[in-house]
Amino acid sequence: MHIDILTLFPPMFAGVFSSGIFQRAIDQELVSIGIHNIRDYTHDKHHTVDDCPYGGGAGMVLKPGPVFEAVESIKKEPATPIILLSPQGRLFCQQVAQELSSYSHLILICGHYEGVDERVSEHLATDEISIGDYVLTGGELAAMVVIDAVVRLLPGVLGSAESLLDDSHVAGLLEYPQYTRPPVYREWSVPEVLLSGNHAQIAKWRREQAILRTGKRRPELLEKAELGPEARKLTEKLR
Ligand code: JA5
Repeated sequence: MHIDILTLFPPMFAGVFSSGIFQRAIDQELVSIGIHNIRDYTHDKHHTVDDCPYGGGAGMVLKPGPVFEAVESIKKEPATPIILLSPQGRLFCQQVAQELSSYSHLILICGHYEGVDERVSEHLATDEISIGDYVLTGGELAAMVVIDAVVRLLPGVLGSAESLLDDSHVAGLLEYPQYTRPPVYREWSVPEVLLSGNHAQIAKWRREQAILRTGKRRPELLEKAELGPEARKLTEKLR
């Protein structure tokens, strides 16, 4: 997969892609990243990227010209998603991450200032994504969240040790509790079943724990999860 990022702040992305799993994915050529400074697509002496809002109001708005020209400088297929990160977008979730992971090329546009000229959303972006209902100073951090969630789904990026199927939200449930050594820490013991070596019992316990904690912490997720009859019985007990 190739990912092009349009931003006014390229240095913000420096650390993210040069660490751990990400660096390995880039070295293995499973993913490549292009970072484009929107300011490079201005033509005036002062490299102006923002202007005051028509109709008045506080703050500045990102001009459409440099954003359109930055996208148009990128070679792409007609189907390549052009994604604007914005609080007005559809809400990002594991299902959207899975959907995006099926493309070989993504283009992400990060806004800044008080907003982006609406013509970018209307006539350039093919998708608009929000990572949650809070305000950020720009789309960069949202783009990093989306990229992290998508790249780890690409074949070969995670080692075989890390199973994608056990992740929180993949089965519509939160993940079961995890423990490692020591077996007793400050008088707090690891649940006995995990030390038993009985793999059928362990699998059953984990499934129960996943259901119980999802019901406690995120009841709305449990409503939507596709559960078998034994799991449904367990959720009845929760009430
Ligand atoms: C703010 C000018 O999904 C959360 C987001 C907040 C936010 C995003 S995405 N973009 C911007 C922005 O501010 O461009």
